[in-house]
Amino acid sequence: SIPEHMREAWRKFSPRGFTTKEEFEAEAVKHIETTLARSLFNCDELAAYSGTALAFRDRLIIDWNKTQQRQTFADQKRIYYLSLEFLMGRALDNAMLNVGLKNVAKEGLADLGFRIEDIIEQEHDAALGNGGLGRLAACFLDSMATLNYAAWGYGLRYRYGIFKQEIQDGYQVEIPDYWLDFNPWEFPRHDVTVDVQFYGWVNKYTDDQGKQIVSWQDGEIVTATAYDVPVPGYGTPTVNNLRLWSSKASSGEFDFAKFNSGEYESAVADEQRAETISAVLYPNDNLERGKELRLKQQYFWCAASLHDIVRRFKKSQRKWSEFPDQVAIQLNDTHPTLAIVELQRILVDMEGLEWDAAWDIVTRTFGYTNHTVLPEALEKWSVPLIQNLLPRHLQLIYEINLYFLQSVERRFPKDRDLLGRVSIIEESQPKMVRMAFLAIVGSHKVNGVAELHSDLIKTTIFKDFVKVYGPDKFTNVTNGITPRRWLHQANPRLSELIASKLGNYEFLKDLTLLNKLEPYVDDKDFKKEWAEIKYANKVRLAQHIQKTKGYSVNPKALFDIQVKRIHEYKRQQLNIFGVIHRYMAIKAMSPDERKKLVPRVSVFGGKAAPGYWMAKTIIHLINKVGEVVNKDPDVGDLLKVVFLEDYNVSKAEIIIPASDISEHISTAGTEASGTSNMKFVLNGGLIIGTLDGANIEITREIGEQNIFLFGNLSEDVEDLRHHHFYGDYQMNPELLKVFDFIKKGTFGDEGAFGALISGIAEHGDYYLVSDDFNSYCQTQDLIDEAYKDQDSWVSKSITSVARMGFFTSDRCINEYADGIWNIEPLQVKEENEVRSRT
Ligand code: GPW
Repeated sequence: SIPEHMREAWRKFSPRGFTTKEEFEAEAVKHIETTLARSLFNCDELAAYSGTALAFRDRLIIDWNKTQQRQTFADQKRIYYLSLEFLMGRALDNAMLNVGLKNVAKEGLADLGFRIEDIIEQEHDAALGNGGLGRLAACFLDSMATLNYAAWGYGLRYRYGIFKQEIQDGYQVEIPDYWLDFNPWEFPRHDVTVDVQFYGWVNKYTDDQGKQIVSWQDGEIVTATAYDVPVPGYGTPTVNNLRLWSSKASSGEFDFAKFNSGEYESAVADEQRAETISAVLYPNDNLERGKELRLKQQYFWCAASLHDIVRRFKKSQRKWSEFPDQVAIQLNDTHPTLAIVELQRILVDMEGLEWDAAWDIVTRTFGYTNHTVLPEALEKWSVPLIQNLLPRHLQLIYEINLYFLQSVERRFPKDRDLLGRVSIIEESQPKMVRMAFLAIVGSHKVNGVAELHSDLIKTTIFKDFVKVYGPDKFTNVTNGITPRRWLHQANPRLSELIASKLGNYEFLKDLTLLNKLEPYVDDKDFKKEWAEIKYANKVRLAQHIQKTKGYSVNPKALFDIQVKRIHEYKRQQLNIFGVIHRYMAIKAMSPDERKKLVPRVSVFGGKAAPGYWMAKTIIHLINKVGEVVNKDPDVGDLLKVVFLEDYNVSKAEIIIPASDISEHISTAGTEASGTSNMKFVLNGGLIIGTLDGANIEITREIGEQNIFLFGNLSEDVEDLRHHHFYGDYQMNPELLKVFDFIKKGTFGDEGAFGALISGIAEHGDYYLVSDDFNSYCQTQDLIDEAYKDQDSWVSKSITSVARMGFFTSDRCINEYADGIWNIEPLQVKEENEVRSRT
């Protein structure tokens, strides 16, 4: 660094960042005219967005630099959150709100001739994730920064995020999402690289001093380059770092011999093969496919991250035994499990530590979060695949397994079966590595993401590990959401109304303060404003529907919304069958009966994994039902069925605040937590749901009278499934009528829906659609009745919001910090009040 006596110039000229409208305008115009080489004569909204984003990006990086310096000097423990997915959405609005300068930007942009809403709209979502798991990681980053934890996210910089969804003839079509054309939010660090090895072979020998040396050699090298994304906290100068790795052929590897001898094409092909590693996000949610490229992604990212972390630790010159006091690594599901093996490899093969000492460091460092009990989502990698790609890691896995099984055998000498059941290696053909088991063995804590889920993993998939380790290794951290994005940003009017009653915006940092709203539950004026805001949000969604779908829906109707990944376990099919049932009922009614009905808009949205044929069939059915129902003159406004294309984070911000009812109707015991349930309730929507995931805890917090529950309980699911196959099983007769209606060709070619129907009617109805159908429809009728009493409906809405404090991701992060990471926040002295709370 620069010697002390020469630092004056630096201090004098180091930028401080804008705070006033004029300063903002100067920054934005400077960027538009120089960085972008545009002028006031050709500045469109995209250029204005770019200039604004660059101005805020500069603003963030000043605090980012200071935060990183502060954290380095403090020399305390850091959290590293390893996730293959970060579903960040847009950054500009969030940055403006978190640094408290949205009003400044709004007025500045108005001076320059733009509306801030139009400018925000220009940004492309950063969609580096599939669904709940990726968005949870993004909420956690927001909370860790807001709470001043020294925390880094580590992920992959995919060139293509989750695909864009279009609907053509009712079918989903996938369009690649190339999002990096212009991304002002990342800083390439061409000086921060890690060489990552694949393939090759393992050479074991004894050196001159008689020491065993293990060397992994002759592999193929791919270089990881860091791209840093600043993560601003709300109302604090802390700006944390999200480090995303991008793959490139290593410069040493680019074959100049080939190149010079005229094999130019093949040299370039090698280069492209390396770049393929970080090219595309796998679009599967709750499903693993065992593809080699996916395993390459996982190792590439784990190795780069671990070497980066170790490099940082080594600068502190501490003893290795202190590593777990400086480093906590959280594994977001099993995708980063190879990080466990890689750290053991670094310590034993590269740093020369004894096995046991190294393994003690490893297990004290890692924590593992499980997000599913669905068998098809539990990762297993074939032994031959790992053997070929990562020969040394396979040896280490076998060794880890050997020591683990030996310890189990010592403790349970008579239980031979137990050894087979807990073995990290499944003795199948081919043999498979069970990644969840490896993650458990290599971590000091394992957590589920909602109470029911954490209980289920202890009694089902990880039961034997509770026997081996005792129950204390397993814990629960119920998921949460950031109120900054999911209330303040998505629903600014509601946030403002709440602030007007509570006196300030402190509730955004301490969400339990929302309970101070309870006294207003019967306040007439407050209720009126509350209802008006909901209505305005519905109008906003209706406009979005008009713009994207080309037809109008009545904002006075009950908005019933189900937006999430399309999956049989989430049961969008139950919802659409219910809609068809309603349609049939309307058709059978007299005009007088119809007048008593509550008009309804059923909104669906969500992507299906490209290879998930049944999920695509469900999308197709929803669209075909919409085509028929929406133009049926018997129905008119009473029922509209809308499939919103390309559901993503920025659309969620429009959709969620507009719901009266949202659907969280997974088969009990299948949805680990769900997080959109929390987002909807926090925005004043009520929910219809099963006793699954976090719905159970939401009910406990807000009260049974404020939620519409239905369906079978998790503890009964197994028996019911058994009964389908071995009992005298009867389908629900109302559902059969729905099936007949479809089979008549009401919604086009009935053959298109054959498998969907027969899966339920003939092949065991694994997700219990028929068992829950009656209870579902009855509960929908209760909802219609309840909606007629708007006064009591609004009271339910307010009460629920007032009691949602528990579900902030700030609470989650504090629980992880206390119970798993053993880390305290870093005190920030110059904690400056947010300047203007906009
Ligand atoms: F299968 N989740 C997800 F566990 O969005 F890995 N994608 C996934 O691939 C998995 C889980 C995985 C979700 C859960 O389905 C949801 O219930 C939970 O709220 C969310 O992860 C965050 O914990």
